Amino acid sequence: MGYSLPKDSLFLGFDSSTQSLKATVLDDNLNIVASDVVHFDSELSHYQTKDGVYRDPMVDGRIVSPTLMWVEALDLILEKLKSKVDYGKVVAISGSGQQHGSVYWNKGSKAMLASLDPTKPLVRQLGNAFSAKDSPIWMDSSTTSQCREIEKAVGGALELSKLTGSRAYERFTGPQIRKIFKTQREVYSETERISLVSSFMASLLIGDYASIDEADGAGMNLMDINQRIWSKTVLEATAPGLEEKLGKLAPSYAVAGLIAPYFVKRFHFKDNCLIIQWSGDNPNSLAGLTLNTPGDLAISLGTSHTVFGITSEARPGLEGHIFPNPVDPSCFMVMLCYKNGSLIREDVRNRCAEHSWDIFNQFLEKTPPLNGGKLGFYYKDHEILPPLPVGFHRYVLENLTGDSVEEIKVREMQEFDPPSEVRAVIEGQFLSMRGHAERFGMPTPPKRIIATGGASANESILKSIASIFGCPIYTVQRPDSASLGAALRAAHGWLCNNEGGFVPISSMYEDKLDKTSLSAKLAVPAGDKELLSKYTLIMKKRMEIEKNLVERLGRS
Ligand code: ADP
Ligand code: XUL
Repeated sequence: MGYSLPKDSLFLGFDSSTQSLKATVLDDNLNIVASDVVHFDSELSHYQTKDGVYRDPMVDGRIVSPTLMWVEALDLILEKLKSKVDYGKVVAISGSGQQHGSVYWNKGSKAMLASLDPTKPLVRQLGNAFSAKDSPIWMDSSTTSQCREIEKAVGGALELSKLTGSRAYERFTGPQIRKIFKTQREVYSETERISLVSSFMASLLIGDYASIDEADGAGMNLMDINQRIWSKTVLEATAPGLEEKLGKLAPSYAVAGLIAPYFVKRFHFKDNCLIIQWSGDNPNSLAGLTLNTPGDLAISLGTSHTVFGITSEARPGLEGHIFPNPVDPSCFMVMLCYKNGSLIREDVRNRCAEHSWDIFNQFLEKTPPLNGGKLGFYYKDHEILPPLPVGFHRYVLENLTGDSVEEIKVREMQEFDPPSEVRAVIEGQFLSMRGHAERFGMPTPPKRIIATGGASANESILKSIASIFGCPIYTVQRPDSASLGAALRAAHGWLCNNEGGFVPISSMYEDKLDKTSLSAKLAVPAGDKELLSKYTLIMKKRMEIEKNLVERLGRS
């Protein structure tokens, strides 16, 4: 390795995601030595979340999570991990947060954070720290009017995308903040600081407000994507006095601060343990998967589905997102995001496959690829891509024998038999992902796809992805690349701090990647070529049907 990490040291990475808080610990050879998880619904059941969230029955599309639950999850995971990890050896900590979610700190909370009592858990001390007790999260879609207002104020959707890397999206933090400013003025004025989930968790660890890092900051519709500073134009279009409430931006590799005395006294961390800027779960997954070749794509199959890759040039458009690459300031990551990922698959599994992944997989294996033309669109929550409301749409494509889209006939259906429903949800998800990825300019076919997130443990699903995208699928040792990436970034941040400036992350592993827990292994070879051309045809037809659905049912 070009640079070595201190012998016998440990690096701790967290992932504060929708359904759980996870942790991964790496040693100085970048091998995983411990991991753990706190599952919100089952282990913190007193918050009564479903899938880690509250879906507001009174307000269409409003989806939030209790902020204090994330605090208590940190208390709990540190208790769980202490029997496995010698905290005194941890020299740096970083983490991932679900992107876009925001936390509203009350006036006076900075002082509260600075004087935490190590004899009590955090949750018992921060009950009054928040001006809004629930945090809007990435699944929220209740801010369409604020999105349109912000776009209009800056000269249109494309203009906003050129400025910030994305057009306005309901879940992005700027529109969420504007909604709070417009509908809960007292909350907005009582708010001393606004954090993202990532900078919020880092704030707990340093006992002070942590900066927002540039990669996760790009998911707010507020940061100038080229200069990496807050965009005055968009700040003004969002809410008054906002810059002060956001604090400064910091590069992802920077030190957020030293660990707070609270953790030194309560858990026996060393007082020189560095907290490296936390970032978004997708940017950190990009780091954890060591994605550094433009022809590679990553697919994350967690609660959300995302597909992302790297690019040297930012070319923002009306679809998809551009974020800075958290481990390489000279390039960007490009990404598409779907809301109906794991949870809709679980719905179909529960409805059609007796709540069992085994039966779900049997159905997937026994149904033929292309599903006899049966094609489904399943939205249990308002979808991001395409912007369609809750609803299921089923079709059968007929006359698939030729090779032109025009010849295909479409017949609407009310329902499919259970095995076909299982295949339709899987093929639908990945045909849509391929169609949009191609339209967005991502490589086709990719050289390879690295799959991560909860469902990447499912080989039957990976096989379908290999057939639809026509490339081999790789996976890493554990499906949680966001906490692994966070631990890796903790090591990278430690090194950059030690060297007095940015050093390339690859210098930590160089040609020894395969001896670390970071190396990706082939999980499924590329699918059949002939089958691929049929999928290409169906994908084109699907995009056409989708366009019609959006014209008929989508939001303006
Ligand atoms: P997040 O980090 O967004 O909270 P995860 O990456 O932990 O989500 O993924 C959780 C999801 O993984 C669950 O909702 C579940 O549906 C899915 N999952 C776990 N194991 C399997 C499996 N064997 N097959 C399909 N999906 C799975
Ligand atoms: C990304 C997004 C989701 C969340 C999930 O834009 O909204 O992938 O980051 O945690």
